[in-house]
Amino acid sequence: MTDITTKPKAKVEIKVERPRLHKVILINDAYTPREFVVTVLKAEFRMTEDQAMRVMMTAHRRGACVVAVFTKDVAEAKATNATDLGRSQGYPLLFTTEPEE
Ligand code: TYC
Repeated sequence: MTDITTKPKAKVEIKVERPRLHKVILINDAYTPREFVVTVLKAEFRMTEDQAMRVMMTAHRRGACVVAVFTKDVAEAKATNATDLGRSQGYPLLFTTEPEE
């Protein structure tokens, strides 16, 4: 029987980075009714009345408020859907997205 010696194989280490999350941001405007903003937040972001009211009032007072964070695709889809809900009623309601630091 022949003795075969093999060198240990080099280990290949594959590093997978977590996908960067993206923020959905609610922008204040002077025309969209408060109650409509709350309705959209509840419908698109599964918030309770209380959570939606707080987010809406923060955007109203400070100009903008982070609604939630998602993967890029989900954040963009939700921002577009929520903005379109406002457009469908003739409101300038706007949701934007940006990558998290
Ligand atoms: N500022 C609006 C008003 O007074 C209400 C509002 C709040 C609109 C938050 C947009 O992102 C918003 N009717």
